[in-house]
Amino acid sequence: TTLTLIGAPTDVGASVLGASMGPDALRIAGIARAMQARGFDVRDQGNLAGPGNPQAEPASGFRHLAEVAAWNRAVYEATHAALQAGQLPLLMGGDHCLAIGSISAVAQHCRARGRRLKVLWFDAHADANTPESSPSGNLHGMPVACLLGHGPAQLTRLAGPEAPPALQSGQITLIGVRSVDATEKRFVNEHGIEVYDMRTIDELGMRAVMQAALADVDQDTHLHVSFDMDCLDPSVAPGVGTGVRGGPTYRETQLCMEMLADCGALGSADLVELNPALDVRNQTAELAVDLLESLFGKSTLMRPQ
Ligand code: DIR
Ligand code: MN
Ligand code: MN
Ligand code: MN
Repeated sequence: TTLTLIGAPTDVGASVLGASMGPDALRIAGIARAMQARGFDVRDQGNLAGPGNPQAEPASGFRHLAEVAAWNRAVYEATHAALQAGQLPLLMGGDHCLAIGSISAVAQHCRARGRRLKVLWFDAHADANTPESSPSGNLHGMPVACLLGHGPAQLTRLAGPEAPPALQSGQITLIGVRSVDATEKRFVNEHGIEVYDMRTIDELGMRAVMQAALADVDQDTHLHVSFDMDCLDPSVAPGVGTGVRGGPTYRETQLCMEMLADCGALGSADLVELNPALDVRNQTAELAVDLLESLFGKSTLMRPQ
């Protein structure tokens, strides 16, 4: 398989600057060589182009809507082209707003082929704000709502003016959540989105949570993993803009990645919110590469399946 690395150096969806340096930090941490070692034919497409960060204040509920839309059109096109060419796209962020473009493209690709799509969203946050509920106007806090069809048309209709929402609420599962805004909570609840928050992980353990999250994933499912680095505890992943204490440990997260590899359904992924400006000697980028190695099948020993 050809693994296509697509850099989306954007921080226009966040208020903390620096995630735009994420793709290069991942390259410096050796992402291409690590993926080659996993047996992929790796093609690094370089970085997509898009508008700079105007550092503007939110306007009618959004910060940088035009810039976020421009970046997502580029992400949509690049992701869709990679999938159509039979490649496995790995989006290197950039802030999490870029998952609107990548997942809209994956959804369109799956729709055209009659394939089932399931998204696992690893994050400290629910990312399910709407402009009405968002306390910040930051679009990296809204991608889940946009993908379910709630948001501005520029972001909910990337696949075309007639396209249905990218996802139905039953197609997405959130894992690792521990920071949800008051009105965002209502959205998650009213849409019946499956969420394994930190309390559930504490009570059931990561293994049971991942078994439940993957219960409806089979060989005919296209699995998309959208991985926000702030999912991890900030003690292991300091290089993020909006860290929240009380996240999964290194080992718990490795277990997630290994169980995802075992399920054999991975078709595309985002690695987002890595912020090298806040990192310590690139350790969070190196951690991301460790996790991606496991996601793509690296294991300590041969294991009976
Ligand atoms: C907050 C923070 N819920 C917001 N969201 C973040 O601004 O909507 N998402 N940091 O990753
Ligand atoms: Mn996020
Ligand atoms: Mn987050
Ligand atoms: Mn709805």
